[in-house]
Amino acid sequence: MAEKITSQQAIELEERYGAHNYHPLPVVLSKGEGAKVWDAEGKEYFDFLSAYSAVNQGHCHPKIIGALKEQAETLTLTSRAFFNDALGPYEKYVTEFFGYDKVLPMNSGAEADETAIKLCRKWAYEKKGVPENKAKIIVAENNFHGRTVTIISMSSDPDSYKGYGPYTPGFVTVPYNDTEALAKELEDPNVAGFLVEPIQGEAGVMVPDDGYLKKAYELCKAKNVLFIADEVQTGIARTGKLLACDHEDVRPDVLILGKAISGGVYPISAVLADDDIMLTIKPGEHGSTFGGNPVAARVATAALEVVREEKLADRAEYLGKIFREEMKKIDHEMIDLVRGKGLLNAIVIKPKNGFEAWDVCVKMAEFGVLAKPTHGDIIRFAPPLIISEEDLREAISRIKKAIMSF
Ligand code: IF1
Repeated sequence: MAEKITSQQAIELEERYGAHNYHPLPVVLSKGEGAKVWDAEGKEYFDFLSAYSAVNQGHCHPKIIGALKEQAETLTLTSRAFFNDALGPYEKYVTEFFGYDKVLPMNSGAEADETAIKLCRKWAYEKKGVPENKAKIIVAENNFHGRTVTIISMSSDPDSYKGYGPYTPGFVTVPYNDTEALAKELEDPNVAGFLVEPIQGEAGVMVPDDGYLKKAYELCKAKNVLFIADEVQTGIARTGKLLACDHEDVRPDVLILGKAISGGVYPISAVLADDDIMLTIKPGEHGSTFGGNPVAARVATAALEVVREEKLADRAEYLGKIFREEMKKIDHEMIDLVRGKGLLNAIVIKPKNGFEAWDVCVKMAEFGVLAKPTHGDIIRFAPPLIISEEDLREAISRIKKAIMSF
């Protein structure tokens, strides 16, 4: 067992020895189970961030941990230089689960987005006939797709891209939730794909108008452009359907998954597509040391079984409605707006007497609920989808108490 340290010691060690690329809330977590986490002194919290929607199945879900343990003491990594007896069964399971011909297994969400970008470009040159190196990919303003240099080259957020140039060319930005602007850019015959989040998480849970995804998809199909959905954060039942695109019956040409595909147990991501797209990448043209490793294969299979067995999408739909209803009842001038879908929700905080979203989050932590602000004035709420209605209501009462204390 690792040596127990205090919260203060943990913070000091991170300050001294770790890069300062985050500004965490002053909470040091030590244990997690289901919808609850405990800090180093044993204080209990409801986790309303779920590691940015990676822990949809709840912390340390026994079925997923069981799969992890069993494979971890059998065979952890072979690389793709050889076959292994875990990857094929997983690839069958996950492609049937989401309804695609094939999967390209990676590790992080950013790697999956990068893989989707490479696939899209390859397809454009080999199948659409776009001239070499001329492929363009349309992205939405205020997108978040990860932190690699190519991905931040698509970003409109200076915190993401400033100081990291020169940037990867070949991206065009259109306003989110604006099909006219998209239609205009799609006139360019060199456009290969439209990469979009069905709901923009980092931007502050921006839910587009009903019909936006469907219309965008149709516009892309009319111009032989790939519709690429980044469901790293909105997928895996988070928004009340297995995929956020399911709310509009849109089947992306390329589907990007990450985070909760492993239930937060292991870094796993995946890109799914049909053969005419996926087979444009030939042997030796893309890969990753850990991509599709046996542990990932078993863990992701277990994590997806939990989604089905515990009906997590229905839970997210039902509990999300309760959450938004109750949050809208809070009569306080700091609450400007409540928005979201399923159990991916956010409130916009209007500062009061110098107090803002960060202060509300610190107060909520005091009352035993963990969440974190994004872009200064927005608090995102994303509890594990296995949270009980009773615990959800208890957490809501604590959130209310925290807000009413200002
Ligand atoms: C951080 C944000 C959320 C994502 C979407 C791809 C990725 C993410 C839609 C990349 C990752 C994480 C990254 C983490 C915090 C968190 C985040 F605030 F950064 F934007 F969730 F909103 N597509 N999001 O949301 O996946 O490579 O991280 O596995 O970078 O601070 P990753």
